[in-house]
Amino acid sequence: MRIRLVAATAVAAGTLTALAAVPAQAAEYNSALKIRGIQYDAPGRDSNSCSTGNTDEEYLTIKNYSRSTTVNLKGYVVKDAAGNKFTFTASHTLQPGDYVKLRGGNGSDSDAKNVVYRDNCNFMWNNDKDTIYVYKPSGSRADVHSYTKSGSDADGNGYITYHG
Ligand SMILES: [Ca+2]
Ligand SMILES: [Ca+2]
Repeated sequence: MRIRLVAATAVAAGTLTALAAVPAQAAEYNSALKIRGIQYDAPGRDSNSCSTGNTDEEYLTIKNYSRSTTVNLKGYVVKDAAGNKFTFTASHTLQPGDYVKLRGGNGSDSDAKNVVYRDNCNFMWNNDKDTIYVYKPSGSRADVHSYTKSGSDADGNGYITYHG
């Protein structure tokens, strides 16, 4: 019995340490749309050339976790820690369970292919650390997550899963 108590205390202490290291991840908002994950570091060597670069391999995936509510992305806003901002200006419907990949670079936005391009060839998400903010059209916060390459990406593949 005494051994079990010690183990439970150790687990609790570890949880508290993790929350303290990344306080933004503790926040949960009343929102159907949340961040499924992010490829914050595009595979290969970063190049922001619009013609030959790999900015389109850097993407943020936003998913509709509601079981019943369909959400239009129009008016939703994504920001990073530095204040760089992207607004979904066109209608793009997310049914329950549906998702969209917000990719860098230029391309054809497609509801069927679950993709929207930022139409900007510069990288948005820092490779060392950053914070991802998602806002509803009303301006209230839908989701936020902070990451560091060393602390959030154990396998080092440039991708981090949040709500899965
Ligand atoms: Ca990046
Ligand atoms: Ca990873």
